[in-house]
Amino acid sequence: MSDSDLKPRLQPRTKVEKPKLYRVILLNDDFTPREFVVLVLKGEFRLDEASAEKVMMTAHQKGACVVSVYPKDVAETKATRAIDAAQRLGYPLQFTVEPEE
Ligand code: TYC
Repeated sequence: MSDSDLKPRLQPRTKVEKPKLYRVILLNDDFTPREFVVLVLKGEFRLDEASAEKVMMTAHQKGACVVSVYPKDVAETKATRAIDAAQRLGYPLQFTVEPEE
């Protein structure tokens, strides 16, 4: 048994909460070019080429795909920036943000 097991704690243990994580989800549409979706996934979400292609194709075929998980403010900022970039070019690309269980 070590010394520290016997000493009373002077300060109450501080509870450290794990920050909640949020999923950013890419939604399919019929108009946004595939190459643009890949560009946004690489530029805003820092996915490499292969991952960006995979995520884009999954959304294209299944309707939606999880891009990544982040703390709430980061998830919302990235989703908003990606939507704005698409909107500037007239594309209806959408992302949603939802809490992880
Ligand atoms: N479905 C689009 C097309 O055929 C491409 C696309 C893929 C758009 C994934 C959005 O999340 C998306 N041009």
